[in-house]
Amino acid sequence: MVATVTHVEVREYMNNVYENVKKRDPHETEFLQAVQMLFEALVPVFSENPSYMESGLLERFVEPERLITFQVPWIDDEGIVQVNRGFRVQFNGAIGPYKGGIRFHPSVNASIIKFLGFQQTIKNALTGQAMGGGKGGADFDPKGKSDLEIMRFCQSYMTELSKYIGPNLDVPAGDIGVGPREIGYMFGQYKRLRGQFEAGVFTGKPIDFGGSIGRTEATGYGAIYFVEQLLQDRGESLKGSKVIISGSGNVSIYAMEKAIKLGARIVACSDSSGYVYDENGLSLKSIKQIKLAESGRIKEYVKTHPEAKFNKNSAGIWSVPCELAIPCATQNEMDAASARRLVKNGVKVIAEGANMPCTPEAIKIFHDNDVLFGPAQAVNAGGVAVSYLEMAQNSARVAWSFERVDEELQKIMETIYRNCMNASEQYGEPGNFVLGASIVGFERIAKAMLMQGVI
Ligand code: NDP
Ligand code: 2IT
Repeated sequence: MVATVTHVEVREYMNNVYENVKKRDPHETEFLQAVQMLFEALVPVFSENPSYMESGLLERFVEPERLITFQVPWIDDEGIVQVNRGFRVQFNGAIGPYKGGIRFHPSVNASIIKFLGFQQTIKNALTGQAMGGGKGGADFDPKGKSDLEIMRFCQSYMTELSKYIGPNLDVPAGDIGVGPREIGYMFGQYKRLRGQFEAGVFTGKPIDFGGSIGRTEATGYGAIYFVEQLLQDRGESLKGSKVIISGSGNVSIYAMEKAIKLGARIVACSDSSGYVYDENGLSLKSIKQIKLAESGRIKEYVKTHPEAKFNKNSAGIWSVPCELAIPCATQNEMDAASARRLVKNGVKVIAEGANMPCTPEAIKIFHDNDVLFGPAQAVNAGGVAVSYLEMAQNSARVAWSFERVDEELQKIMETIYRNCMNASEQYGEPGNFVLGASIVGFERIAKAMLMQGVI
C-alpha cells in the first residue's frame, strides 16, 4: 500500500508553488490562470503520489526551460522602420522536441505565450506522441498589411528565431494570424539561412513542399471527432443538433465543415468585430468565400444572406440558444455571464476548440450544471497530432493520402477521449475531462522527468 497525503496538504504545497510563480511574474494573468487550473486538477494525483512533491517536479514544470524574447525590425510599404517584439517559449522537452504554434496578434505578450506553451506541453503529451511543449509569436498585427509587408515581417522574425529551432530541437507551426502563407515565408527564410532543406523544422507547410494533407482541417475536424465520441458514448450524435462555433478562422471553419457533414446546423459564428446568426443554419460556402478567399469580415455575410442577422458584439454570440457551443476564437472569450446564459438556454455540451477560451468561473458553472465540458488540451489536440504525422512523413520522405491522415486523426482523438474518460473515472469524477486530460498529460511528462534526473 502506497502512502498518501491529504488533499489539504497537497493544496498547501501547491499554493506555495503558485505563490512563488506569482511573485516572479505577478502581471502574467493568463499564465497564472493556466497554472492555477492545472494545479486544481492535479490535486488527487499528488495526493496518491507524494513522491511528486519531494522531487520538485511541479516547481520545475511551471518554469519554462527557455524563454526567448527578441526584436523584430522590418520596413513597411512607406519605407518606415517598424519594430515588434518576438517570442519563443521552450516550455518542457521531457518527451520530445519542443512543438507548438506561432501566433501573430497585437495582444501577444510573455504571459500569453507562456500560458499557451504550458498548456501545449500537456496537450502534446496527451496525444501519445513524442513532442515536448513550446509556443511562439509576436505582437504584430497582420490585419491590413500587404503581402510584401507580411513577407518582410516573417523573414525578420525567422532571422532571429532560426538560431533556436530545428527538426530535432523545436518545431513551430501556425496559430492565430499564422497560416500556410506565413509558414511558407518563414520556412523560406530558414532554408536560406541554413543552406539546407530541412522539411521537418516546421509543420503546417503548404503541401507542395512537405506539408501534410489534412493538417489544415485537423484541428477543427479533430474537435468534432472528440465531440462525436462524447455524444456516441451517451447514445446521442450531432445529427440534427443546433451548434454555435465562435471565430471564423482555421479551427472554426473546419469544425463547422465536419459538424455540418455529421448533420449539425451551425446557427452562429463570429470574428472580432461581431457575430452572424441564422436560426435555419449558416452557409459554410459563403463563410469560406468571405474569410478564406477574400480575408473579409464576417459582417459581409448578411449582404448575400439578408435572412441572417449581424450583431457587432462578438461575445453576444453566447446568448444564441444552442445545444452545443464550440468556442474557436481566443482565450477567455467565454466568461461566467456567457456560461450562465448558455446554461439557461439549455446547452448540453461545450467543447474548447480555441486555447483556454472559457474562464475558470465559466467552467465551474458548466460542471455545476452537468453540462459536458471538453477542455482545449483534449479537444483541439488533433492539430498538433497531425503536425506530428507531418514530421513523420517528412522524416520518411513520403506523403500519405488524406484518408490515411484522417483515419489516424480519428483514432488519436478516440484514444484521447477514452484515456481522459478512464482517468476521470479512476479518480472518482467520471466525465470530468479537465481532471482527466490534466492527469493523463501530466503523468506522462512527470514519469519522463523523474527518469531523466534533475541536472
Ligand atoms: P485564425 O487566425 O485562423 O482565426 C482566429 C479567429 O478568431 C478569427 O475569426 C479571429 O477574428 C478570431 N479572434 C482572434 N482573436 C480574437 C479576439 N481577441 N477577439 C475575438 N475574436 C478573435 O486562428 P486559428 O483558427 O488557428 O486559432 C483559433 C484558436 O484555436 C486559437 O485559440 C488557437 O490558439 C487555437 N488553436 C489553433 C490550432 C491550429 O492548428 N491553428 C490548433 C489548436 C488550437 P479576427 O479575424 O477578427 O481577428
Ligand atoms: O495550439 C496548438 O495546438 C497549435 N497552434 C498547433 C501546434 C502545432 O504544432 O501544430
